[in-house]
Amino acid sequence: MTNSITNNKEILDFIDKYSKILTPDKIIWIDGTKEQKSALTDEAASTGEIIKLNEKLLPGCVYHRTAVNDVARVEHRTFICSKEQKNAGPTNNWMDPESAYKMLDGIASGGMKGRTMYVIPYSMGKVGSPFAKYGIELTDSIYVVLNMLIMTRVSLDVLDGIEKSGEFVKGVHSKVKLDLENRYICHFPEDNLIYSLNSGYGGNVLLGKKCFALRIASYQAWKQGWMAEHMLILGIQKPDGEIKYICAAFPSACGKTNLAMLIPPEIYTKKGYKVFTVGDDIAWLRPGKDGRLYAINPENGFFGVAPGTNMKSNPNALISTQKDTIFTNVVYIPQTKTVWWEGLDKNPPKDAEDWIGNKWYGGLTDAEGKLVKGANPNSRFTSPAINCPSLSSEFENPQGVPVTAIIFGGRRAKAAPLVYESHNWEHGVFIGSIMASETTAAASGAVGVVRHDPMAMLPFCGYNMADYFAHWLNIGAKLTHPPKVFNVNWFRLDNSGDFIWPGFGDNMRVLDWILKRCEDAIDAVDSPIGFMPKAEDINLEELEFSIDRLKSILDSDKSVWTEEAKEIENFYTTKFGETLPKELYKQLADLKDRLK
Ligand code: OXD
Ligand code: MN
Repeated sequence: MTNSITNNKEILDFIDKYSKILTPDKIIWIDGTKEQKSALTDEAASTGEIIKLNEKLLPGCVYHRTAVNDVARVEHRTFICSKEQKNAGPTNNWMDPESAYKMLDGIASGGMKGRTMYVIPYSMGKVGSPFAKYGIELTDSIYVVLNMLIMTRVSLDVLDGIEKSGEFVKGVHSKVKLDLENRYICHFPEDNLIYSLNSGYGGNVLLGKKCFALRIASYQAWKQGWMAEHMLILGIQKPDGEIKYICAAFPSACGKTNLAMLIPPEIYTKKGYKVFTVGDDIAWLRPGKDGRLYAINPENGFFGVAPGTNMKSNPNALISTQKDTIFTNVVYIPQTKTVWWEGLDKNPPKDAEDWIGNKWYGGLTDAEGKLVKGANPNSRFTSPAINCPSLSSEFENPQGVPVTAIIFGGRRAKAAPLVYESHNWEHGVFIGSIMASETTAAASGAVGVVRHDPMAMLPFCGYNMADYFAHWLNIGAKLTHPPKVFNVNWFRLDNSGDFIWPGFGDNMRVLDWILKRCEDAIDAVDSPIGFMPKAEDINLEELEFSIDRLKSILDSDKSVWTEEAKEIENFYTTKFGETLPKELYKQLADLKDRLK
């Protein structure tokens, strides 16, 4: 194959190979220009793939519906295809590469017939940054192209980057027939290749995101001595102007976007505190020469969960969606060409269409009298990072930001306290490894079931998780100034099933405690699970929340944790057995001792 855009043989061979399998009618390079984006938007609008929204109220915004059976990541259909099964490990689905390629080539065969194949050269991280990594995604979906133009840095300059670095991640995506039975999201870490078929849902098809920036990147990071994590990055500016950066790992749909864009309570803003957003979903972290850990957000936009986003819960996210945004599977209001979702405001539309396209209005009930939701619980907005009022000035810093604290957190009705601190890095790795959280609508399957989700990476670790834990321990050993590691839980419920902690902006009060601990400014109380705050050290000023209620979520009940320790032991031994780093078994034994 020859091409006027690049002479790079590896790129040309890649396109050639997959165009022979997928047999598109046409091949078009995506160049990142406004003109091309606008032409593709027009084309997708003309076929009904998207609907252009109200230019006055939502300039540059469009609406899209996925297929009804295609609304979330499909973890049971996601595979790590390493040569040896042990390299995928006990937490991943595995297929041997040879049979996987054979099967996928068969499913893909002729999949783009009558369609155009778009070739998207993109960068994760700012082009030219020492952290940046490049990819090329082939896709037959304009929706995917439009999303990738927001979520990644798309430009033909990436081709120079590939030329210089000598490597890129190959991504093959085709909607084929959107057939659930033949839906596969396969990763070949040893070949730098992702093959995604029969889906059109973001998490399965925007290959720069989960597939590359987490699964493939975590494997590369393991080999190359850095880390790819499911973490937000935020900066807290203190009244003296100093900014401290925190990374936090939470499972999908557990509030990473909200925390990353937090607006502190007035009591803090009055004093001069500010929060800046560097990233809301993925962090790439590297040890710096100074022995600290540095983080970048490899993405260029937000693929956030819409329901629940409003001017109170997350004004920065809502403002980010007001222009140049793609809304997927929310409510569509034809009269005004605007959108709505549950939790946006208290005025649901009276005459609208739900995410499937059925007539819908607020208050609609089903045959059993239950309220029918208009937006899918995993409906999304895809918004450019530059739209975010709290975007950090360091967002584009090619060197990344130095990390002061790492936070792990899950959605736990009981057990996990509001916040606690690890004794040291190794104990912090233990705390990350024992994370458990209730499942959410971000992945298909049951919602609300507690499952172990170490470091929030269970669905995203591209290699053996036992090796991943060892890698965390090794990175810590290289850091002379490692971040302190904490655990938080905003989701404790009272006996009536209501959240105890107010959450959202008030989480600043917990971040404040965390920063003070990092600065050695206050003491804490040692407990079997780690250092706990003294209740009076969490600032409750101007908050209607009694210290007794606070104490009720700053507990580490011995009997609950003794059960938890049994559960952890069961998880460790049945999943990992002998392969788990011995340091983690030692941490577990120490926890059990402290609970005696
Ligand atoms: C996401 C997810 O979309 O974690 O970020 O599913
Ligand atoms: Mn995520």
